[in-house]
Amino acid sequence: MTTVWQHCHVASMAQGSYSIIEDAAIVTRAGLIDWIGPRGELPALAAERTVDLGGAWVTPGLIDCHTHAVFGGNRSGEFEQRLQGVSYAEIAAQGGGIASTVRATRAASEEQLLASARQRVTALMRDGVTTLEIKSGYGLDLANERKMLRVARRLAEELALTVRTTCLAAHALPPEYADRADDYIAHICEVLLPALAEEGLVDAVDAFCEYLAFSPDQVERVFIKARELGLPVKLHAEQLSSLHGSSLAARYQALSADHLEFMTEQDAIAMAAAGTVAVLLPGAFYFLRETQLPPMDALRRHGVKIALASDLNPGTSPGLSLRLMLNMGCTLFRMTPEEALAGVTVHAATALGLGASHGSLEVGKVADFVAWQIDRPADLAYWLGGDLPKRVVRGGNELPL
Ligand code: DI6
Ligand code: FE
Repeated sequence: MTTVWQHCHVASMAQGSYSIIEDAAIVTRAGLIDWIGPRGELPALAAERTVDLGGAWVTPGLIDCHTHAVFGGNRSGEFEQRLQGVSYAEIAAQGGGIASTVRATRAASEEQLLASARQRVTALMRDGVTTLEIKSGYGLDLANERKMLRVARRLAEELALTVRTTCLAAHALPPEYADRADDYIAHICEVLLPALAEEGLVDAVDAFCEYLAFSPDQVERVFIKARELGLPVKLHAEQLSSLHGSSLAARYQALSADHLEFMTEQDAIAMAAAGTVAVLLPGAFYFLRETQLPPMDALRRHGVKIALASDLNPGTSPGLSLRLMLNMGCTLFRMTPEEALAGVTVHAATALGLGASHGSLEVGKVADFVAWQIDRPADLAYWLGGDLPKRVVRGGNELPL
């Protein structure tokens, strides 16, 4: 069906800027954008349907390129304990932290994980999210990592959503490998990754490179295996300390390096050369009350593409609104609203390897867009959450909201 969408303004986000088209029209056909431009230049065509968008601002569908949306239980009890003065180390010694989410995730059935993740993902979608990355990393053995990734695939089948899965088996050390990190890395490389890749459950491979998780040498072994399996990599790097994981990621042409508060200028140079996207996660920065800011000037000066994501996870970023992350990117990291919007559209698409098909409104790309009843694009980063009136179109079809 050919549809003309008109009576709107467009922020197409092509080339990473607003790229505004006032009084625009968009023609969609077979799920793709067939034509986009000023309404006055609309070519004569046989449209089966014309939709009046009521003066809305149209942006690409939002892309949340870093989430841990599938997990068992939650950690609001630990949050409460910490605010009563119990330290993170004490909580960890009581078996809390990531370990408690691993226990809850292992104990949950696939159906239970699906039900709880569905609620969180639906909340993100209410904000105009049409594409989402979901990581494993709370199963930490073959059966439970598989269970998490299967839930991610099922969410994509069930909801009107594009999902990219990431295997984050190298997130934490499972209890059965206590004090044997190298053995666990070998198990990931020899058993977990090959099996899950073979089953078609893995679109990319991630690891947590940090002094309290895995070393750059251990991460590199996982990257070598990913390369052998033909899978792209990404990395949690420089969140709490500087191990130059982001430079390592760049050496493996990673799609992205994420967090990055402690990265150096040399890391930024390496990422720019490799085209590795910097994914900033202001929700985790906020929730952990961090103070070290990512080096925004170095990232800009060297032309590193910057994405923003929710990092939705039970421990450090229970964030259910991507638009709230736009605001936090601006208030906490001093991004401009235009940079923030590029960070959840065009650069987020690149961070998922979807740059050719998603993330901006251009001819030939998928017709995923949101028509917002707002005064100007900066409104998206301005309001602190809440529900903005909108219409969401995915693959050329309007979704019921
Ligand atoms: N970085 C984080 O902030 C989270 N994982 C990661 O690699 C923490 C996840 C959790 O605490 O459950
Ligand atoms: Fe994360």
